[in-house]
Amino acid sequence: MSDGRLTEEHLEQFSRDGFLVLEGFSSPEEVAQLKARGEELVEAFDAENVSIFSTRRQESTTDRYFLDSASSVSCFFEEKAFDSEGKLVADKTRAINKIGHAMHDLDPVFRRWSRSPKVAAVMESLGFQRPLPVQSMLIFKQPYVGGEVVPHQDSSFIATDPLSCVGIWLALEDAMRSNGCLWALPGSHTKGVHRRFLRAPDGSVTFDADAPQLDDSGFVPVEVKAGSLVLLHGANVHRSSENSSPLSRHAYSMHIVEGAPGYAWQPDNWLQRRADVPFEPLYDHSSGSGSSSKRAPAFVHAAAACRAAAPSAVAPAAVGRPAAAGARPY
Ligand SMILES: O=C(O)CCC(=O)C(=O)O
Repeated sequence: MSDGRLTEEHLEQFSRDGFLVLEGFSSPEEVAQLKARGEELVEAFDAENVSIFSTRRQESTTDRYFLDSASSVSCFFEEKAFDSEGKLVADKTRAINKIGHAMHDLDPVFRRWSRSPKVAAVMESLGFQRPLPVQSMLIFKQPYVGGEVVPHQDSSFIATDPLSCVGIWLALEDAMRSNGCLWALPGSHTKGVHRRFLRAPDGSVTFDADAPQLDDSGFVPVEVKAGSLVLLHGANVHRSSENSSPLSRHAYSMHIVEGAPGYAWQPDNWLQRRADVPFEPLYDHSSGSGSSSKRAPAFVHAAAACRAAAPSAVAPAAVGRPAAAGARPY
């Protein structure tokens, strides 16, 4: 079983491709605990009261629920789970798309895994001085109804200045092409962050530009066994397809930024924590007592990617596009 420390070869691969697979990162027991806890959370969720998820009818309530999920453990449904009246048409165990976004802080079982020495060792290897997990999601790719996740870059949604996001994605079940595994575009992290998902002071969210046209043939499938960890550079473009198979494909994903001095969390990120639920670092070596590697941190974004602190770089005509119904960060 991995202790989380990355080899030179791992780091070279991550720098070259913008993603990396660590097979067998978590034991079958660890995976089983996370899955079981996910099932308990779904079981405890009151699905009788789901009218708030009918996005077309009650957009402001839905948006409030979404924004508040930055500081809570909240359930989100598959779009296909509702009829035209906004009523849930599937059993909740088959209708929930994900739970997020503060599981790594608020849920004891997910917190234990998220803050394990092994996860901290990965972040240390990537060069983080003060890694701040800011977002976590238990992602359910349900049999037959599990939806597509369109191509995106995590740094579009999660920005520091300068950019520093890294995603870690743990397969809780085997993820194959047939049940909607991740697909990643190798090298895409060197080409810049295409757009940002911005939160206005009134709480509305917009993309600041259209999604770029991408050559679909460049994506490679990231097929992994349960327990494997996939690391994703924040500027890597990745996606996943619908799950039209009878097998579910569940995963736990966490997004981490550098919280050392010199890195600023952006006030126009959609994700803003309540004051009583502050971000908590995995460790803090920023005062100088930690490792002093000469290597540039692996999470560094190409200069062209650093749009976080440059509002003037956002073409005025592009600002203010409403997020498409159902568009949610991943
Ligand atoms: O699990 C998926 O299908 C998508 C996950 C993802 O895009 C992410 O964790 O950044």
